[in-house]
Amino acid sequence: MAESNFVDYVKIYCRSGKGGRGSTHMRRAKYAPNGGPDGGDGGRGGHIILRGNRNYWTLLHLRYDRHIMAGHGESGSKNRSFGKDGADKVIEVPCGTVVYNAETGEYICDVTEHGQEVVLLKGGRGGLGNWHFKTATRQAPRFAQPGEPMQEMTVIMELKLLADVGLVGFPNAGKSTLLSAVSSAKPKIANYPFTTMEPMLGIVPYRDSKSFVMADIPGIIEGASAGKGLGLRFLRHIERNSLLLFMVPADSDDIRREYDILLNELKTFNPEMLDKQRVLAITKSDMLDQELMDEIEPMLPEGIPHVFISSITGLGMGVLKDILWEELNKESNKIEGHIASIAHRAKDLSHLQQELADEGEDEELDFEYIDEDDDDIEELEDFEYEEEEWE
Ligand SMILES: Nc1nc2c(ncn2[C@@H]2O[C@H](COP(=O)(O)OP(=O)(O)OP(=O)(O)O)[C@@H](O)[C@H]2O)c(=O)[nH]1
Ligand SMILES: [Mg+2]
Repeated sequence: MAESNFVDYVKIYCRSGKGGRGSTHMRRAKYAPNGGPDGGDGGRGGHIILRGNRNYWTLLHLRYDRHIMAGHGESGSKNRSFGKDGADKVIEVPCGTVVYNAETGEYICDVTEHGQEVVLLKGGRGGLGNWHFKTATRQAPRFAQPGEPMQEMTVIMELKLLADVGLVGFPNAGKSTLLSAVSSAKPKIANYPFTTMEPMLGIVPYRDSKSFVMADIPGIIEGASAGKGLGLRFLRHIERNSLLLFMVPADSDDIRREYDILLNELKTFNPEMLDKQRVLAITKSDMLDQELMDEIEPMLPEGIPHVFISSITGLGMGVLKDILWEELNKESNKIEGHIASIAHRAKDLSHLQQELADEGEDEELDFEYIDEDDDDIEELEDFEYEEEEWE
């Protein structure tokens, strides 16, 4: 996948800024030789912030910048001057980005909306200057608070596209042809398996200028959960879809069996996939006549709506859109402004290293930090501050 522009998995190292230390300055002026402590507070270290941006569709831009570091807070100085806060670092991510700790596999956060900001790593608070520590019995404190340390973490960012309807089918089932028929998306279509190598979204216009989003993903085959074909890595892009449209071609030897295989692969990937609403489309139905349809009908799985379609002749397109719209708007499944909720599971540690290797993201990213300015002032080294002394 390395040469592809569709990047949906990256590992990056992030570090917030440390807080600036408080100053230990003593005021000395011509007529006030013992003016007392006037050391100002250190500035806050910069945060690492994630921000959802709908103009990004992949994580490609993060491939070029693997170490993201916020600025450190500056130290306080005389005259009770505050040190400058360190610069925050904002990472723009596409909506639908999920973040995990790359070492523990733990789920960290999820950015789903445009403009949504999440503080991934907090910058350290600045230390208090010495004038805060002046008391009746301690007129000239020659110490101040050190800044809070920085935080660092190597994270995995994974993109899970946000669409309403996900297309599920064997290779060659006609998924991309359907997307091109109902939306203005222009996916590659050809009469061989695995034509589609990366997911694509299309906006499907519906009546009264309503619309919904459809996601075409690469085909799934039996054993995909064990890595066959393109495996199941692309299933993450339909993990959030509230509705799955299963597509089985009319000329399949056994429509029912094909449907069961797809269902089983999905379940192996994530059992929660089976909680989603399902619709079955029998594709390429231009090859059938009414008699054949009547023959197939009783063999179809019970309990889910089905429709015979042909993306080429347009057969069943209106009915299909009606069904999809109706299912999407069911009480349990409201489309308006909603994002299908999924519980983000932590990554399985025993597979994490393999997963990183599969994605080509297993390179070490640790970053040696050399602290240039922790030189002087001994008192700072052993300063023990009490928690309540922080503002
Ligand atoms: N007769 C007929 N052929 C169709 C129809 N829909 C798709 N096809 C053909 O089926 C073949 C596969 O179509 P695609 O849309 O590329 O299939 P896909 O499911 O996206 O396949 P992958 O991307 O490989 O998973 C193409 O040759 C299409 O022209 C249809 O409604 N009727
Ligand atoms: Mg395709």
